[in-house]
Amino acid sequence: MLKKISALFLAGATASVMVACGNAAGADSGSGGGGDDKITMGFSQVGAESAWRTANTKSVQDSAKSAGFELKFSDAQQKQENQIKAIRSYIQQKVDVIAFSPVVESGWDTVLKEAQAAKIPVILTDRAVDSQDTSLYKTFLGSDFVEEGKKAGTWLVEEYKDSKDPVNIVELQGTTGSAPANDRKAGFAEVIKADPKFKVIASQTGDFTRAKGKEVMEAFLKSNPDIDVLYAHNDDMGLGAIEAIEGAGKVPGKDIKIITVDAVKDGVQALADGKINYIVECSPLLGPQLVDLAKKVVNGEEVPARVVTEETTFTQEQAKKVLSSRQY
Ligand code: GYE
Repeated sequence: MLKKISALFLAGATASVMVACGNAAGADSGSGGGGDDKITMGFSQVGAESAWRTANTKSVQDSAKSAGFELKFSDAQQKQENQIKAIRSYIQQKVDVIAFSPVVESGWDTVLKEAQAAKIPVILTDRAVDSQDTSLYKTFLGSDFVEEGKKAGTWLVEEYKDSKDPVNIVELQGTTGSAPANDRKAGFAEVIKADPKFKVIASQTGDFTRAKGKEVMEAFLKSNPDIDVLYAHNDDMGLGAIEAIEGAGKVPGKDIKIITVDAVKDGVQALADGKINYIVECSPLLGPQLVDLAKKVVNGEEVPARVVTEETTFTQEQAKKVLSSRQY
């Protein structure tokens, strides 16, 4: 502790410490002039489980760089305990703002209270927490996952509107307890319950990874001979499942229709190739909005409590058109 304080003291002449002490008027980093203080942001990322996540990390890193932030980045490898450790270390380092994408929804109150006590603002990006006390964070930037699930369900209802036969659905859920897994499941269920012919005959987590998606789909195929539809909570699990379906001698996109979420490049490619039938977009490019919000909260400006990402959906025809311009 003492060491840390003296280290900070030694660095006392630098702009970053001036920032850590609040709005130190007149502090000049000496780099760009204008008296602009450099903002230090701690960012605790979920992991590197999917192409979405890789694009999200790049977006945050690139945006922080162009905004002139000092970014302290850590990868939690899909473990909440690692995220809690990272957040505590950001508190100790007295960063100006903490942003994180919570791997699961529950269990954040203690560490968020520690940040609040240290007067460090917190921004949730991508995923939500279920804390009752919303004063524990300044804003939540990310997609509406319930809406995404509903879009997936709506396509399915339309696709089978002329059929009376039962539609057997298997579902690959995202990481257990994560906001996108909970909400994509709930939104989808809400829409398809309108017609009892839709039956979710198996639903299990594939942890948002390709490997797990393949493994769980193999098990689904073994125990269920009559699968009509796969709903995967992200492209990566869907892509893994495609390998399992082909391995079982079935044709993905035809024998088994596939709906996924994200629209990363490999997903859009599979959609254009006819192996996926529909993708609900979830944008990972949150970096520019995140740095904008971070600047505002550090400067004590008001920000909206919720910032929802704008997104679309893709059919196979649309996928063919956008494929060449898809950046991630
Ligand atoms: O859909 C999935 C990733 O939290 C929205 O996490 C994100 C999800 C995304 O692993 O691919």
